Amino acid sequence: MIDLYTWFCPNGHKVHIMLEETGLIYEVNPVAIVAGAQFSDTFTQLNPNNKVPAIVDHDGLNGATVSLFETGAILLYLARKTGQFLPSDENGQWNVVQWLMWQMGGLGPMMGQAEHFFHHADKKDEYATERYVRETSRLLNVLERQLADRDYICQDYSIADMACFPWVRINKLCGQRISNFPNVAQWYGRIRERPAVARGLDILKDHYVEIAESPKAKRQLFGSVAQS
Ligand SMILES: N[C@@H](CCC(=O)N[C@@H](CS)C(=O)NCC(=O)O)C(=O)O
Repeated sequence: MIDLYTWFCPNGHKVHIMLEETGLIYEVNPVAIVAGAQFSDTFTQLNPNNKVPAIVDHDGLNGATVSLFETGAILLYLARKTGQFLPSDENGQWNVVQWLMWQMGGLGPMMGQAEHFFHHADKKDEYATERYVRETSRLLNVLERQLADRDYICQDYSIADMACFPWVRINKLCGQRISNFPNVAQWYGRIRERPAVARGLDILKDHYVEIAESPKAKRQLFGSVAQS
C-alpha cells in the first residue's frame, strides 16, 4: 500500500493521475498547504522541502519502505515499480526522461511563476508578469511543435504527458489561450477523456480553495495578503 500525501493542485494531480492509471492501491492523506500543513514536523520528515506531493510505499523493492518527494522522482519510481508508462527500451526511456525533466525544470516552474504574477499577485508587476507569461507561451510553442506529428509527447502516452497535463490544464491562469496551440489543445482533450485522469483530478476536489479569494490562504502561501 502507498500513502499519498497531497493536495488539490497541479503537482498533486501528476501523481494522482499516475496512481489511478496504474491501479496501485493507495490512501490519500490531505496536506492543507493553504493552512501551513506542509510545515508540520511530520510532513517535514517526509519532505524537507515542504512541498506536496510525497509518497510512502510500504511495499517497495524487496519489501522495503520507500519514502519519496519531487514529482519527477515519484513518477519515475511508480513507472519502474509497475513497468507502465515508460518505454521498455533504453532510448525510449531517455526520451521520456528528457521531457519529464523539461517539465520539472521549465514548464512547471515557469507556469507557476506566470500563474503567480498574472493571477495571484496583489501588487501587479508588469515586468515579472510579461516575463513569465512570455516564457510560458514559448514553452507551450515547444510542446506545440513536439505534438505536430504524434498523439503524445513521446509517441505513446507516458509519465511525460502526466507531468505536463496538469500545468497545461491551468493555462488560463497563466495568461494563455489553449486555442493558440491547436496540437496542444487536441493532446489535452485526448488525455482529459481518460477515465483515470478524471478520477485523478477528482481527488480532494472538495478541499479546493480559491487562493485569490482567501486572504488567509494567500498569506500562508505567499507571505502577504491583499490590502483591503
Ligand atoms: N518540484 C516540486 C514542486 C512541488 C510544489 O511546488 N508543490 C506545491 C503545490 S502544487 C506546494 O507544495 N506548495 C506549497 C508551498 O509552496 O508552501 C515537485 O515537483 O514535487
